[in-house]
Amino acid sequence: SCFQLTLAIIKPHVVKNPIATQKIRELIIASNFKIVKFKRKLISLPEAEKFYDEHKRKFFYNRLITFMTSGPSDMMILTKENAVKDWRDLMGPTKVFKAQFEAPDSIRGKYGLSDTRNATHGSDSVDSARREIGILFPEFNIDEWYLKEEQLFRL
Ligand code: YYY
Ligand code: MG
Repeated sequence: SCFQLTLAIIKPHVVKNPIATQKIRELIIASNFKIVKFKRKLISLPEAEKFYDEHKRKFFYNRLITFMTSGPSDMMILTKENAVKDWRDLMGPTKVFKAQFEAPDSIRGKYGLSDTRNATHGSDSVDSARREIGILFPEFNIDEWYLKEEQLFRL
């Protein structure tokens, strides 16, 4: 077995709602994730642009960047076995309609308000997680974590 790191964000409209934020954090713990790093922070415009670079030509890019920089987000580096896929499964589908009808118990099914305000972010691969953690937790040394700490989580 191998523990993975993934980057999770609780988006600004949820952070404004302490009860919803707490419920998501409880779900994270109940689902056997460990929170390796946590911070509540307003994502800067340059960080948001770098983070969402792959979407810069999409119709929703401007509203996405505006929303993600509109208030503080909770950012977490999570770990567990298969953290990347397990966190995406817990979040549910990207689009609010699909989330509410096909996965009403998922995080996005419960707390998503629109395709943009879809409650949470999760990395889509181990490589994406590495890139995204580099942007939002530049002080965190991923290679060192895999070398020195990954084994501790396996116990
Ligand atoms: O990885 P995931 O967040 O599930 O979806 P992406 O296709 O990578 O889109 C990133 C982000 O963009 C999404 O979480 C909200 C926003 N977005 C949007 O505002 N409108 C869409 N139609 C699709 C995505
Ligand atoms: Mg994505």
